[in-house]
Amino acid sequence: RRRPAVCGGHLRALVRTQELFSHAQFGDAPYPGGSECRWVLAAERGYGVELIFQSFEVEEEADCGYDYLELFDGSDGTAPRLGRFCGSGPPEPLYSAGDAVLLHFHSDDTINKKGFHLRYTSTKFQDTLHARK
Ligand SMILES: [Ca+2]
Repeated sequence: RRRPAVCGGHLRALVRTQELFSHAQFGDAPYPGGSECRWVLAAERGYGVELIFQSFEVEEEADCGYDYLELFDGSDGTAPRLGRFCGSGPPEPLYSAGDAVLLHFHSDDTINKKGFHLRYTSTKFQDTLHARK
């Protein structure tokens, strides 16, 4: 029986851009099956979190029922859901309303794809609003 992948964690979003990968072997091997990863990206109080996807390839299904990346506007799964994503083509850049974002990546036991790579930074809310215009 396969051991579950080590993944997820609590990360601090900074003004400096940082990278997040679905799995350590991103680019060399598909993500592992049976993944259940949760990352919290937390910014300083008064700052939001900005996510920009560089690459995204997750097993496609009409309701993203097999593998998916789910994003929440807060630090846990009770926060408003920003979306559930699968398939290919990166989601649009995403800006949190609060000071944290939860990413939940799930994969089932068959058909593993490339995974995802995103960049994240913390952004002053005012700047975020400005960028949306
Ligand atoms: Ca799968």
